[in-house]
Amino acid sequence: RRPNLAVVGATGAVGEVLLGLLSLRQDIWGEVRLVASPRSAGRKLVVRGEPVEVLALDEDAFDGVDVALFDVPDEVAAQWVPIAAAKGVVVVDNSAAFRMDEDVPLVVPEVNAASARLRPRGIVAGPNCATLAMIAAIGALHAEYGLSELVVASYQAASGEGRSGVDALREQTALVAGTEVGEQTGDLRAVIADNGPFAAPLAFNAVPWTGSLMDGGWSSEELKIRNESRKILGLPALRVSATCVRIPVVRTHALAVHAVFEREVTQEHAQEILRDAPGVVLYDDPAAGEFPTPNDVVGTDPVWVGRVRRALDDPTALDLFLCGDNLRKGAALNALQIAELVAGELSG
Ligand code: 11C
Repeated sequence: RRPNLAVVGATGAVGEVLLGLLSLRQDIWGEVRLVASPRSAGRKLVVRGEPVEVLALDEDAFDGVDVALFDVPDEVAAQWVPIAAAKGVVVVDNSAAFRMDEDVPLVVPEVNAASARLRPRGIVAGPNCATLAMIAAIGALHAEYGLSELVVASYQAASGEGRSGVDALREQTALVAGTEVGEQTGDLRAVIADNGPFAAPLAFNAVPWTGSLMDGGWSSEELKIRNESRKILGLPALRVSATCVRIPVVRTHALAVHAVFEREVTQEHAQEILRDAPGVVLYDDPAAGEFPTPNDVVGTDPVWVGRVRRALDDPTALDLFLCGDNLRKGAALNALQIAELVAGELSG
């Protein structure tokens, strides 16, 4: 029989993309059950061309389910993922709640698909969308050159904060559009009284803060990029420094990466590796104006990479610019790819 799938968090921004993907990808599922908070229960959403009623999250929602995809806040995942797993459901969790648990594999199928098979807690985690914007490309380069260090600056979209982030960016943009705001010190803060989920006004601005404050002035997002990259690549001592910045883009995270390797690199060979890497598109011809921008990448599956250069002062280092749709490969698609791997195991 075909495995049954539950989508928990079906009404969120990632849930919406997930339902779209379920309609597009090969249909391997029996029932697709939609689950969300009680406030959304009873709504009908279209999956695979059919309206499906959203159920409230409770224990019974997992009866008869083989695989559950969770895209909910960390604290909701921390409570409900173990309940689903205890019922024998294989859970693919997109939150940060279990990513660093040593009994939970952290999986990006293009890089470490095999580790999804070892899941002592019945849970497989997917990484943060910022890590996902680079890791398939970095993994391919690591396989060839041996990675020793990453220095990352992110340019992250408002939808990393879900629907409330997009709403806030649109409201702020409406307030400043057509005005001369932005020409005087502090004038954005005077016009935009409500920053929404951002640490400062985002419209017409760049905000060097995503996530929560951790020791030493680091943000949780910056530590996620470090810890998750180490775990996915199997490099527990990898040197990683990240600075995460929110920019006024609706969807798709971008990263500027300085990657240092054990062996010498060349621009042409690195481009060849990236051209052949699964889940990666090389789009790199600045003479023709070709490099990825977040908006060009929205709604696409792969991670796009351009501006590939050998560092001028280090023959073992590359500088790259990467874009990945934060709601698609950054969340929904990666989780669904993992769920498809698990489904293949269960049915075969
Ligand atoms: C953001 N990356 O852009 C975050 C959202 O750990 O999965 C996703 C947080 C996570 O704000």
